[in-house]
Amino acid sequence: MYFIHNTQKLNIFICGLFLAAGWVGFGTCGEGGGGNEWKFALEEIEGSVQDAYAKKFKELMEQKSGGVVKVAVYPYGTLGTSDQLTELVQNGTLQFAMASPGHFGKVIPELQVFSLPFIFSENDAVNRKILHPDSEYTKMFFDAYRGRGVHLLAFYPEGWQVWTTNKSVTKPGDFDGFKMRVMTSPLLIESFKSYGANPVPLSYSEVYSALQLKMIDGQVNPVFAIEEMSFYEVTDYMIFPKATLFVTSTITNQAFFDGLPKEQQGWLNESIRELNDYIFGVQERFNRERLEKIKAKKKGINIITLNNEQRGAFRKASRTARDKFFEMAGENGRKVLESLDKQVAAGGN
Ligand code: 6CS
Repeated sequence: MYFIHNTQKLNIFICGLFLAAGWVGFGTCGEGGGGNEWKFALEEIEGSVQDAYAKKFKELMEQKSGGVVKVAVYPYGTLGTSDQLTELVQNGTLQFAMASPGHFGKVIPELQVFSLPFIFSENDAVNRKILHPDSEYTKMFFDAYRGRGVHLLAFYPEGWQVWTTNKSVTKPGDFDGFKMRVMTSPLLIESFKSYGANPVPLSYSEVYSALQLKMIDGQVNPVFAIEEMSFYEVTDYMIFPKATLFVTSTITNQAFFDGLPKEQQGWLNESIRELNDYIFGVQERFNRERLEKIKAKKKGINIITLNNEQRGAFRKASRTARDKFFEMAGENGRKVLESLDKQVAAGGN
């Protein structure tokens, strides 16, 4: 079971204070100070996909720089919630973080395109091409990130999202009156409203206890996260709708990035490109292996894969969420959604 204890909350607060003061060598807040220590904060715990990404990033950067650059990784539970981490990168206290559109979409409305259901291809190879760090599609978001003081290094998928629920949900009507936990960006609320649910935005660390206390009836995340956060312990169904891909973004403070010596910027860009294939393999493996782990640990779990007809009913219901997206994300939103539709139809070309 995973949740943030009060002692961890205190640690988050103390670490936040020390980071804000620019002192990273304090106790459990990091791995020691130093001029070229880059701090990288995660929205996920140790053993997660983001943790594998950051650890590989650390390995690549330290190796390429011959130890000139050191990277300290801060897993979820050491510094703060997703929203707090992105603020720390925006104000330059942290150099790097993961910023998932499901939360960061509050700051960049057009980023919520990734929270719309049924927008990606069912073919992962197509989505990978679209989301590649050098793709024209990724570049469409550069200015929006820059406008918030951060540089977008990469998007990458962490797997298809699965609903874990306390009852069977196979058609939109099954969501009537259903309290579904979602990440905190407003479009996610509209997406689940379009299915008839009552969405409840919560931060990641609050989900387990909210399920346990029956304050919510279900939540949505990739399989690896459901396993490592133990959400399966407090829900009875795992429903695979293949509706939304979990996409995250790797960000760095813009002024920090612009001010890096050319050589260091080069190592950083190289590392990000090498990570692209690596992390795709990791998320595939983690999601596959952890489903087996869940099945072994909870024998009675009900696993339902929606068929195309069932998915079609959810797709149809979700049209109103697209309209909400256009309202929220304006002209830039229209551009990124139309471009994604076109590229998916063209197979990522
Ligand atoms: O549900 C969430 O809030 C989180 N889920 C994952 C898989 N990663 C980060 C995010 O904050």
